[in-house]
Amino acid sequence: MQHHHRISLIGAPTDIGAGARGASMGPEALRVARIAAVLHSHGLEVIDRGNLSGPGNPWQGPLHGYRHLPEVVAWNQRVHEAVHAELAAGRLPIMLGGDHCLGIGSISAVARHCRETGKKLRVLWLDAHADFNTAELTPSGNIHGMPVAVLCGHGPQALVEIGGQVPAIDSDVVRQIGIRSVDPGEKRFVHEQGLEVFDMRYIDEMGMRHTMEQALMGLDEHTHLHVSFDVDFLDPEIAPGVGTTVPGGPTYREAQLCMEMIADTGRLGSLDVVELNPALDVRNKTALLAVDLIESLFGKSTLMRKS
Ligand code: B3U
Ligand code: MN
Ligand code: MN
Repeated sequence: MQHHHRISLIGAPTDIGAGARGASMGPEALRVARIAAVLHSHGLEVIDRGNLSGPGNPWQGPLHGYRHLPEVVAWNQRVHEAVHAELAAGRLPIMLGGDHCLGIGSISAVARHCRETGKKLRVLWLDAHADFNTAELTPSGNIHGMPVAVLCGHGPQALVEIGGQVPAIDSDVVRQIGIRSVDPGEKRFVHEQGLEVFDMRYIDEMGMRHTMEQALMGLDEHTHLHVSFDVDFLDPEIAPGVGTTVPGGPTYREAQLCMEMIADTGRLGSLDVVELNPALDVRNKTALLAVDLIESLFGKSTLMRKS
């Protein structure tokens, strides 16, 4: 079991940074899939803080390379404050997205908390995409393709400054896992910035076990581990309910192992669950799968393990 027994769910119902509408329904789909009860059944205290509110989606085209920048800023400020407040109260926030642009608010809050408490940050970015675009590189202007770049200090001032320190994080705290769709300019930028990426080819060749051993290497009792779980990380055969499916993702077994190995570290301190799109799902199966995997992330295992 985890050291952290007190969990807070924070809903952020918006698709403001996405290229498809519908991720705004993600928090409710996860509640319908009984996320709170399932975590509670493992002995965790769970408080559902309900949903944050923010601007609606005006569904406009890009302006200077960004779609909906003022609205993205507003949502992320609210996510930042909410996530930071839970951490400051000694709780483990689970941010229920919402699209992945919300990782800016969430992870900048985690980074701020780490600065305040002297903890070392490690971010695991589980995703089909690198989310490392900038206004110059993006093919779409969708800010859900940019959060990692923004957190590392590359992006519009209003977003890079949300955590009070620029950059919010150093690129060397990030480990990306499951990546299989990167835009041409984005790819160059990933290499230039030296991001540590375990792409699907790496996972195919080396296996999920070795991949996770590498991604989790160097954690110690002072580490705060943040997991940013973009549901499109998963193979679309098992997880169709996302806006941007990319074939060739981790299987059910690989995803379970990934989550179990994170749980085994005992260092999980915060979580984002993003990009779930119930409008594209089939009988809520992607939400149910996400909850199943989150159970493993919080220490459910098939047999009792020595702790
Ligand atoms: N890289 C593309 C597509 C994308 C990124 N993240 C998601 N889709 N979910 C872009 O628009 O930046
Ligand atoms: Mn993403
Ligand atoms: Mn993605």
